[in-house]
Parts: sequence; structure tokens; C-alpha cells
Amino acid sequence: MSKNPVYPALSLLAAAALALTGCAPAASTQTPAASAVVDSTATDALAVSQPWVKAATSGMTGGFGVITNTSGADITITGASSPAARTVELHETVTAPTGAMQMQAKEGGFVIPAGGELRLEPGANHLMLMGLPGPVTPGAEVTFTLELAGGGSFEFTALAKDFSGANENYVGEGAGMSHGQPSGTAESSAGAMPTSK
Ligand SMILES: [Cu+2]
Repeated sequence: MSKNPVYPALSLLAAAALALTGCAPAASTQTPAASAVVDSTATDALAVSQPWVKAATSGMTGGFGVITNTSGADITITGASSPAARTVELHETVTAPTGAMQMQAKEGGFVIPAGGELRLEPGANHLMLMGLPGPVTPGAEVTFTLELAGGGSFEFTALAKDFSGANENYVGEGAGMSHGQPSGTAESSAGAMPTSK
């Protein structure tokens, strides 16, 4: 007997298998952050999910969200800016010797490890919007540009919403708005950001 009769069946199976794998391209394990307001114009390595800003009438407020580094290398955020604030600082929240929560500028910026994420949330790391030129009303869209070590940037838009938390004290709060600048550099509306180091 010839083996031939089996052969076509096998190739049919093979073809079917090929068709199957061909039909189901790459299980998309990387769901690109469920956010309708993402605009990564400059750096594809970063993605943001659920970006938001605490609505405020004046003064200062905070920006939050989860920023994911999809690349194989660490990425450092060295600065930030927004049309909604005269200056934006990278803040961390620390516990003062008194036990109170205080925010201060994050030395060296935020490092997002390769394949990792940076969680910006009330009571922790956040973007500090200072010197609001006008109110940030709920529903408003606030654009941020993050500056990255190495010269890149990452832009995204966050939605403003009411939030009653994120009322941590500022380092040096008693001394007006020195805000973590131990040198006592007065913050002026002229906008020049004193770099503390
Ligand atoms: Cu802050």
C-alpha cells in the first residue's frame, strides 16, 4: 500500500494550523494604556494611563496618573511644564520628623525602570503645578510636557476633576511659598525656576 492517502490529510492539518496562527496575530499582551487622551508625540517608549489633575481655583495643584516605560532602558523624567501653570515641579511626598506628610522636589527627577511604571498619585509622587494663571475647572484638559534625560520629551493630556485629598503640607510652608527650596529662594511670578542644585 502506498502512504499517499495519509499525506493530503496531514498537509490539510498543517495548513489549518498555519491559518489559525495567521489569524490570531500576536496575543496583544501590551494593552496600550486605557486612555482616550494620550498623545505621545515624541517618545513612544512612554505611555500614560488615567492622567488627571486636581481641580483648583488658584495657587497650586497636583497632576497624577501612571506612566509606563515600555522600553528596555530606564527613563528619567527631569522636568515638566504645562500651559496651566507657570511652573511644574516633580514632587515626592516624605514623612517629616514630626510625622507630617510633606512634599518636596524630587532630587534627580523621576526614574522609570525599564519595563516598569511610575505611579503619580495623591500622597506620593506627583506633578506639582505652581502659580496657576487661572482656575483649573473640572472637565478641563491640561496638557503636560515631560522632559526626559537625553533630550526627549513626552506630552500627554490630563483631565481635571474634583478631589478632596492631596492636601499634603509643603516643606517650609510656614515661610510662605518657599516650597522645598531650603535656600529660601522666594518664588516670584516672574517665573524663573531656581534650580536648587
Ligand atoms: Cu507637591
